[in-house]
Amino acid sequence: MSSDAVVEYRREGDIAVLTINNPPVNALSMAVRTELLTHVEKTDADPDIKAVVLICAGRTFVAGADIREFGKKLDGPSGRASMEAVEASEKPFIAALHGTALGGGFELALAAHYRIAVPSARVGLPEVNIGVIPGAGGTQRLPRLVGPEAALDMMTTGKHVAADKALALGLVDEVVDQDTPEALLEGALAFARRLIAEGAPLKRVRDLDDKIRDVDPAVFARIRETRGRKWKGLLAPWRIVEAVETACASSWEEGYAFEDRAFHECRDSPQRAALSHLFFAERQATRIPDVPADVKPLPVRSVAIIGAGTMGGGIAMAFANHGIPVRQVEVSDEALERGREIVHRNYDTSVERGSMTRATADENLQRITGVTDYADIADCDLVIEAVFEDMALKQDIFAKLDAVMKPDAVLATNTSSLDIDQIADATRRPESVVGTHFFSPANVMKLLECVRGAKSSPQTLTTAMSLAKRLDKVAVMAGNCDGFIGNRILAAYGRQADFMLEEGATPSQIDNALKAFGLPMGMYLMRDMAGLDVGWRIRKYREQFRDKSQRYSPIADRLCEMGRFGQKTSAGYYKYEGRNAQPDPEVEQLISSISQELGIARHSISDQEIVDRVIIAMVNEGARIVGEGYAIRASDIDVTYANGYGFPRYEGGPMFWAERRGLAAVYDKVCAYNKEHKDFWEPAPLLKKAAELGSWKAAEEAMADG
Ligand code: T1G
Ligand code: NAD
Repeated sequence: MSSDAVVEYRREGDIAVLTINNPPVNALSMAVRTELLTHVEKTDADPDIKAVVLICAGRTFVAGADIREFGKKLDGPSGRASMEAVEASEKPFIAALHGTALGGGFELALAAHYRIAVPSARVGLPEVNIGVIPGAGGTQRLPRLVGPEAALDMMTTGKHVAADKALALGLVDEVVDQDTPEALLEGALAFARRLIAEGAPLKRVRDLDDKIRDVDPAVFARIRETRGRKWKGLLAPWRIVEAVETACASSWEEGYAFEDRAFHECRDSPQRAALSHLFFAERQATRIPDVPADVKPLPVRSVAIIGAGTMGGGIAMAFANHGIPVRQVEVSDEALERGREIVHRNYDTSVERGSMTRATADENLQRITGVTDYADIADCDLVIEAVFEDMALKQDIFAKLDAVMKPDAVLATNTSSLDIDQIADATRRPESVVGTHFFSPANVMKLLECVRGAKSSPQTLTTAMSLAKRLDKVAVMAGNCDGFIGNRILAAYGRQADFMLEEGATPSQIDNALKAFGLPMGMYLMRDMAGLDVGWRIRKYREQFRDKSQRYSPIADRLCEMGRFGQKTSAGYYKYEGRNAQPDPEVEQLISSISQELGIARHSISDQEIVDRVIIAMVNEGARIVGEGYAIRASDIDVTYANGYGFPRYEGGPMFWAERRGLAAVYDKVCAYNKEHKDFWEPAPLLKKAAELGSWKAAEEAMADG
């Protein structure tokens, strides 16, 4: 085998073993496809070969097509060609699976005649997460093997199925006893020898049809009905349903052809580019340039959480759901009991919704205990403070933690707006202090915004960032500026929305325009849900630092002075009957009177103007944050907004949205707003540079080179 070959061929008696070796995840690159096809033709032509084992070196079986090749014109065989050759072979092909056999990797396995796996293997067709559909026969072979409903569930959720479940579903034919590469190879060879000895038939999945005939069309109507709302704005999940529908209603050839057309339609759609951007951006966000890659995270085997309120409860569940024991600390046993009721209620809701079994919920709940004495948490590896957003209270708690916690414990705060350095200075070990900003509900939201203090050590930072992988979240590193990344941008576009209220828009108009753009919820509905008093307390604290020469909208303060705190008082920007929000003429009257007071002539504002001003405010503030060094790269802004603020993933995030729209055009818009509105529209230097160079990456590199 030549040194740069990615598929190795060797013989074990009359069995050929093809080993794919293309680190890091054996992606089905052009090189792999080409060499694989060559070896299949070779084994087909060799009369001494009676069976073929397909196996991978390294940490996983093929984890999919090479996403980096999307959109590139490459000469050579398609993934389909190599899989058709495997399936058509007259020699039994046994795919031996370990790690994560995903996408094109699992399609290759489905094209094989038999599949065996190690106990820790997982299989899936998660293409929908990057905006495409399985394009190498997956939408046609999977329903033939497990039926349309299980196939639709796997492909529209992108979930990974564990080996034991895969065996039960018939996705794999055998699971070997041990979790080792040796056991897998031995198991595959033994399986092949049995097939040869028994002269077993070739099980071509494409020829199976017992599970796809006479399928009740309601199966497809039901999934469109139940999941359609979640798929708003998306292309791929709808095409997956059509492809499986076609598989059940027509021939292999027609279904296979439909899949190919739909795959290319999705691959060439802007959504795919946006979702692939996020795929790689989320992986890059884990890299902190000034933290060497060999700095290992400290172990986190036990966690303490100070405060068992809204966030404390959610954070406790996030850790407990991932097998990590948690001790909650509260001011009293009553407060602990109150906290436990919050967690209990949340688990009951998960069980009622069917997203967790009662047994699992009870198991997780067992991992959460309560204490009131700090001595009972001294040995924990990590402590996260989630008490009221009050600096003096947090400093008091960190001084106490400094006194009792073991020397190498990591001391984290869930503050959403306070200065991390001020909190750290309340201890004698500021190097162990870091921000771990979770988002509500903390057991659900994907984003973990880690905030570095001036003295946070590389190991403390790495430990905080590594929590995301443990908790199945996405981490981003933010600098210690006001509002960090997420809330600082939220303040910037919230301001523009408030100004547009004064200029002529209404809360429902703005919310509807943002929802139509793809945000899951409008700005004012979101504020009413979080509670207007939370922001009011922060604004009152900040009033002492506010630059009074800059424009300020008093609308939110006036609503709070009227006791309108949102849903909790059945009145905020909207009035509420239960959870049902209604526009309130009293609020529109208040806003008009404020416009008059400020001498602002109200005029009609288009929905497009609303979306542009809000999203471009996000982009300009994002560029300012990167330019000031409080975010490492522009794509981290996208990761933050797509995982923590509901920015539609199919738009890739605000910075990607701007790049696709044309950075020069966005820059011109900012300059126009600056001319018309002045306050807060000074173009960010990084945006100016990016407009000149045509990309954020080029601008970041230029700025780095000074
Ligand atoms: N293509 C190219 N690079 C990939 C890749 C892929 N499919 N998957 C991972 N990588 C890179 C990743 O960028 C990172 O690189 C490194 O591998 C480790 O990844 C026809 C068209 C497999 C579960 O959607 O879900 O097949 O940052 O950090 O957490 O139907 O990666 O180190 O330079 O994520 O252990 C379908 C995508 C493709 C699976 C491993 N497949 N990958 O997770 O490591 S579309 C997927 C994952 C397709 C066909 C269609 C995860 C993983 P770097 P990592 P991990
Ligand atoms: P909350 O009011 O729901 O809970 C705070 C809890 O802290 C209460 O149960 C209180 O009894 C407890 N507490 C107060 N003093 C304490 C002490 N000395 N020792 C132990 N416990 C004490 O507040 P929350 O919404 O969960 O917010 C907590 C923190 O998380 C704040 O810093 C907030 O800014 C931040 N945050 C909140 C959200 C959100 O959406 N609510 C999101 C991200 C971050």
